[in-house]
Amino acid sequence: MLRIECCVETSGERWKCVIQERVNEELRSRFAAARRVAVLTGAGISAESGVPTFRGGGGATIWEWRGRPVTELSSAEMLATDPILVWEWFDHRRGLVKDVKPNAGHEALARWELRFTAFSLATQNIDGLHAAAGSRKVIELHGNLHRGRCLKCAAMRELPPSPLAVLPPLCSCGAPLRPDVVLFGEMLPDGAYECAEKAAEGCDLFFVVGTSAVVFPAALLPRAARSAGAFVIEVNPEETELTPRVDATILGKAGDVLKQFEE
Ligand code: BJW
Ligand code: ZN
Repeated sequence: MLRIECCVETSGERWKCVIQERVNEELRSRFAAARRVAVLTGAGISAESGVPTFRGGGGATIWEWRGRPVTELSSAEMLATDPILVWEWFDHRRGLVKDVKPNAGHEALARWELRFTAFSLATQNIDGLHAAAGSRKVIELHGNLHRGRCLKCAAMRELPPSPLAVLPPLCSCGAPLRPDVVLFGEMLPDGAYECAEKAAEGCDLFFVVGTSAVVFPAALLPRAARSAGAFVIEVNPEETELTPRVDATILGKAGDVLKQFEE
């Protein structure tokens, strides 16, 4: 088992992060003793279901489609200048997730919801796979791929199956819909971040799973949990910007690692 200890000087504090490949007895007993647990997930938790992640190689490469990076395609600027391209991009994404199923990582988190005195699950994902796995309360920080939002009456509408026949799809009031997702440069849904932050600050164990932790404000949540005294565990096959700032990093796939806590 790989076991490296690293220390980081952060505003005078020395933090120690242990990097390992499997869940050991110490982490398992922390899990068993925990009462209040909060989790932040990112694209990596859906990777084993076959959903592409945005960034690879430690954040060095970024997903491109039709020669444009996701940072351009999923931006408020692109929606304002080329809404049809943005709809095509999200319809393509809906096609990619059409037949995918939740994996062992999503399923473990759905079980955890029933296990602790308090449990909070916040996700940056828009694929709906946590709900499909049975999680009942999910804070969707970046919206949902399967919904549109009316630009006139603000109603939320479930979208028909991909591919969409008409772009942009229309609301029953006749006005165009926009994808109900949070693009770069846009605010998160009302209260979503605050709710996740409250859970992060009130938990004793915080898990950060399958995220490169480079997109804000979601990337602040593990930091908020750590500052408030929680023990923070990262689950990711790669080290991230967060690795030196958590208590333990388990270098592995979410589907393999999360269920090891229950053994
Ligand atoms: C596995 C695995 C396996 C692989 N198991 N793991 C502060 C500083 C600097 C900039 C900003 C800041 N505050 C705000 C900003 C601007 C911006 C931002 O963060 N920019 C950064 C890029 C620097 N943020 C925003 O604009 C946010 N809005 C906001 O802050 O509003 C206030 C405001 C308004 C106006 C002006 C200024 C402020 C909104 C952000 C919305 C992001 N939306 C996206 C697109 C959504 C729609 C879509 O899906 O297309 O959300 S971006 C994209 O990245 C998507 C993701 O949710 C998000 C995070 O990605 P994630 O989940 O971490 O995935 P990856 O691919 O990066 O990482 C996957 C990881 O999984 C990797 O580490 C793998 O190793 C791992 N993995 N297999 C476990 N099997
Ligand atoms: Zn409408």
